[in-house]
Amino acid sequence: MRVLVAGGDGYCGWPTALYLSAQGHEVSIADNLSRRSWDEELGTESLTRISDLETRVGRWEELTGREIGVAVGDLTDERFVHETIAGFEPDAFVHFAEQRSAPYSMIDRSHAVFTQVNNVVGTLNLLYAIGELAPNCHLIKLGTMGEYGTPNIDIEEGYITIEYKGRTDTLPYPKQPGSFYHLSKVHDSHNIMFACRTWGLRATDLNQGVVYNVETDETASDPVLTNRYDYDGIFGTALNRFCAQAASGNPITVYGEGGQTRGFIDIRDTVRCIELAANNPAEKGEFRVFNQFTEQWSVLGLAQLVEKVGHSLELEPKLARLENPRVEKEEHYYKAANTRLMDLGLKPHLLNEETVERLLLTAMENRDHIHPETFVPQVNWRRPRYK
Ligand code: NAD
Ligand code: USQ
Repeated sequence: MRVLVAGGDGYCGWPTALYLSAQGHEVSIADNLSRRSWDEELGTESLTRISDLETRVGRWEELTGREIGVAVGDLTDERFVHETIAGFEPDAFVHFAEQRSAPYSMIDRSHAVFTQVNNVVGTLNLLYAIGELAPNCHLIKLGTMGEYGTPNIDIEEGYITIEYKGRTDTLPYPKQPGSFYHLSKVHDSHNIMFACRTWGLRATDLNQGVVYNVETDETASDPVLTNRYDYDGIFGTALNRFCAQAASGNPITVYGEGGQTRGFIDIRDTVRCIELAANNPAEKGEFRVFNQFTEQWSVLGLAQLVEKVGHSLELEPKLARLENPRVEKEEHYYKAANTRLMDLGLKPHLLNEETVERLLLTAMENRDHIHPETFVPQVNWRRPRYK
């Protein structure tokens, strides 16, 4: 298959590009490298030392003899999107290329506007380009479990059948996103669904949970191929961040009660899910939704797991209960369906002490690079700033 991986320089996109290339697909990456400039803007950086995209791709070719194409450009630039689709003629377009941090989108007005323009306009450009130039191309779009929020009923995969006043219909599952970032994903989902219904495009929305772990077989095969490891208060996500905190003698920051429960997935399963979606494309006109996570964890449960494994490595980790900077339920019902990817053959790597130990060891090896001041959550959901 010819697969275009947009956002292929990022945390999920890079290992996916390598995995798909290793499986024999013809892969090309499109990325504007903005994630690296956001690090400069925020004074953050990956805990692991990551090579630049050209060096990474060159090393992969040296090691495997497989070429990965690179197009540096922005999905909000309509000419770039048009030229990229026309030039590569993809069978599948994997779309990771968005601003993906909830705290970043809540910094102030300009970051909220940037996030929604970047994400929604990028996806809209893509829909038009696919519609005109490659109508058979399967769009595999990264959504988020956070589109659903935390309702007091079971979460289904994209749709819910409702009986109302004696009539029945299957409708998009209600959305209650928790940040302007998560809202951008809801807007994307609606736009993609509309394009499938109206133009007969085929798309899969992968509502992914929080991703943890760092390396896959491919990224671990050479230091130049190493994946990024975010740990700061803006881009760091729960488990990876907790491991970096424990490894560097900083408190593990549980926000509020810690009963916030989310779906989680190992990065090694993310790459496999993308391939499963690509190998089993949506039908023409179909807007398909898969919930892409393998198990549910509460934030406190994760923090306690890291604490336990940290003790076995003689780290003396400590839990800190911080006042929650976000507006979210801290104790709630959570039961989300996730059978559709399993039905296609996903065999999950479930979280265990060995994975946490490996993450802690990676963080310990790199702890000299940690900027402890970036652990502190700086963004307050309750305070709108007009900037
Ligand atoms: P990331 O920030 O590491 O990577 C995103 C990549 O997209 C970066 O390399 C960035 O430079 C690029 N990019 C952003 N905007 C672009 C644009 N307009 N044009 C071209 N390139 C652009 O993020 P990630 O963690 O790899 O996430 C990838 C996708 O998966 C995102 O859409 C995110 O919402 C989704 N997702 C991530 C997680 C997670 O825990 N990391 C969980 C659920 C969903
Ligand atoms: N949290 C803490 N302490 C911390 C950091 C986070 O308690 O130090 C809590 C948050 O309050 C939240 C939960 O952990 O309740 C998850 O937060 P997170 O920062 O790990 O993840 P989130 O902001 O939800 O975003 C991440 C990715 C995003 C993706 C989303 C999937 O950055 O791209 O869409 O996970 S989901 O959570 O299912 O929406």
